[in-house]
Parts: sequence; structure tokens; C-alpha cells
Amino acid sequence: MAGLLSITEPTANTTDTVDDFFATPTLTTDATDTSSKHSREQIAQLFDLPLMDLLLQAQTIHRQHFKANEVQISTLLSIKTGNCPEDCGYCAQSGHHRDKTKLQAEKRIDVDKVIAAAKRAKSSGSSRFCMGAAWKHPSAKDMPYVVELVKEVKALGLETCMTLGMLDTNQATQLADAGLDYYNHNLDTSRRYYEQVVSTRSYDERLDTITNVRNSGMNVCSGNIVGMGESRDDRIDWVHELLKMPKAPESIPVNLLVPVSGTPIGDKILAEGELSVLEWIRTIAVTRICCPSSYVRLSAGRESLSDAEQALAFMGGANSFFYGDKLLTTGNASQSGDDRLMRELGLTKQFAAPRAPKHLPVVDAMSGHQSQVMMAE
Ligand code: SAM
Ligand code: DTB
Ligand code: SF4
Repeated sequence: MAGLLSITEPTANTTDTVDDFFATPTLTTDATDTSSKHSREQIAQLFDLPLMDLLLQAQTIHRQHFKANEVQISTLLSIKTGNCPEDCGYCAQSGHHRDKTKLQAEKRIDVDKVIAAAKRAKSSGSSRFCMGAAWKHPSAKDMPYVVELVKEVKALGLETCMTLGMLDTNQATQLADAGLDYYNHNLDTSRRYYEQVVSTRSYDERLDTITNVRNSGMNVCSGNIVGMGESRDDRIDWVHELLKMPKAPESIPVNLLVPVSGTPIGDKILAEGELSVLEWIRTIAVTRICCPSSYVRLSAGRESLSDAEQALAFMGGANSFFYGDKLLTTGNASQSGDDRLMRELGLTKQFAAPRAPKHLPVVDAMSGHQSQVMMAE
């Protein structure tokens, strides 16, 4: 048997060694490319594996690329909530569903409130602070505000992440220059199923934003939602979309749908029943195998999961999660519960490693004049 490409063959009654089975994949050819370039068929074969084979393979690959038992922890804050012009069918914040969700909208929150929340996140042990806004895209007058947030949060020694909707090249450059470490923009699902989920923002517009983020030099964070009524074929296609990118996202949140009552998709799933959690765990494991050097994050949906289900997700190669009692508008697993779970699983927290901003302020000691220097890449 030839390593990972033969994974669907039965291993019992063969003379293959364990080393053959877990041979390092030879599919990656380009040093700048962090994905494995599995074909669509190979991704489908991974999804079909017996669960224990899939988890063992994912954990083995995880340990070839990351320190075992170490997890990266992020805290989320909604900096502008609700009344969003987009119609994402799963989202509590869409203005299109507000009559039914009754979500309390909130305008942009003050910089000092964001800094106070970031300080709390840091003291509780998060290494990254993620700020989300319910916008189609930031407006010109929002840019100085978000740039200031990046600089202030970085000054605390935290990594920064933002998710503000679509970005053009100029906006991506402004955020990169301010030192933003990650920009989150999800594909959410396959190109095919996407039509059933969102009508106001196209799949190609999402890919364009991801390209603008990539070209700006920031790290790309891009994930999905599992359990919206999509098929396994859609989950396979979503993984395949990641592998079609010139470089896989550095961070991949695998959200499990939080079915929000009053949203079209939330209501459908509440009526028809939720997907098995094991399928979400499978998606995590396949993502880990196909994007071996990306952080794979347990994102929305953890509040409803047992310790054992989360342990299986970590076994499948997840190495990041959101910390804190709230996500953006919905609840999250409690922080005290997460601390206990990490102790019981023997997981340790990764320290922050923020990027230097491209332009560092330099103050002349004599004149007090402030200028900017460019950092080498
Ligand atoms: N407004 C920005 C945007 O969508 O570009 C950023 C915020 S949006 C809430 C970020 C991501 O959260 C979405 O792309 C989606 O993947 C995830 N999300 C939102 N509502 C969710 C829900 N009910 N369950 C699971 N994930 C959800
Ligand atoms: C992501 O993929 N998941 C996070 C983050 N990116 C911004 C957001 C989850 C939101 C869950 C629903 C809510 O709390 O409103
Ligand atoms: Fe708006 Fe983002 Fe929610 Fe879509 S997912 S409705 S863009 S906040």
C-alpha cells in the first residue's frame, strides 16, 4: 500500500507496516503552499474512512506539524452588532431576519470599551483578540476606527483578528499596515449550496476578499459552517475550495451551526433535526489532513457539545478554540468549563506571537517629532 493515497484499502490481512500506513504525505510540492493538494476524489475517500482510522491519521499528521497537546485560544468581541444589510440565512445579525430574531442591534462600540475587553481576554489567557462587525464592508469613515483598534489591541501584546465583511485591496492594505495579524472571511459552504444560504453577497465576492487579504500580507482566516442542511458532497467541495487557493488559510474555523430561532436556516434545522456531531468531527479531521499546517478551530456550536465530543474533535487535529462565555451574539462554552476540560485533556495554551506593524512609529528624542519606519517583510 502506498501511504496516504491508499487509505480506503482495508489494512487487516495485509503485510503493510504501521510506518507505511502513516508515511508522510508526498503530495505537497511548493514550499509556500500549505495545503496537501488532495484531489476531490481523495477528499471524498477521507470522509468515507472508518472514524477511528480518520482520527488516527489526522492526529498523526497534526503531530508532524504542530506541538502535540497545545492549543491556540482566541476571544471574540462584536464591535458593531445587528442590522446587517446581508441576508445570510443562518445569522442572528442579519437585518433581513430582525423582525423574527428580535436581536438588539448596537452601534459601533467605543475604543476604550474594546480595549477593556481585550485586557480581560489577555488576563484570562487568550493569545488572540477577534473583533467582528455586522457590515457588508467597512465604510471610509469606519477605517480610522478599525485601524486604531488594531494598534491599541496589538499594543497589549495580543494577536489581532478582524471580521468586518468584504474588503477591497486598499482597505486590506490599510489593515495590514496597521499590523492586523488575521482577517476572517468564511466561504461558509460549497459554491453549490451557497445559493441556498446567502443572496446578497456572491461566492466570488467572498473569494475576492480572501485574495485581497492574502495579497496584503495578512494571515487568512477562512472557514465554514457544518450542519446547515448541506450534503457531504458540499462539505467535500468546501475542503476542495480551500485546496484550490494558492495557499491554504492559516486559520480555519469549522463552525457547527448554532440554530438561531427566527433565521431561515436555524428554523429549518430546529424543525428537521440537527446533523450528527460526528460528521462535524469528520470535517475537522479531513480539514486537518488536507491543510496540515493550518490552525483548525472549534468555533461556533461548542456550547451544546459534551466533553467527549470536544475531545474527539481535538483528536481529529483541531488545535484552536474560542474562549469566553459569548461568541458574537450567541453563547459559548463557559470559561471555567473550558479550563477544567483543558486540565482533564492535558492541553496547554499557546503564547501570542503578534506580527510587527509594517509602519512603526519612531519618536525623535530631541524634537519629539513622530515619524514612521517601514519594517522589512
Ligand atoms: N459580518 C462579517 C461577515 O460575515 O463577513 C463577519 C461576522 S460573521 C458573524 C462571521 C462568521 O460567523 C460567518 O461567516 C459564519 O461562518 C459564522 N456564523 C454566523 N452565525 C452563525 C451561526 N448561527 N452558527 C454558526 N456559525 C455562524
Ligand atoms: C467564525 O468563523 N466564527 C466566529 C468568528 N468567525 C467571527 C463567529 C461565530 C458566530 C456565531 C454566531 C453568533 O454568536 O452570532
Ligand atoms: Fe452580516 Fe456577517 Fe451575519 Fe452575514 S454573517 S448577516 S455578513 S454579520
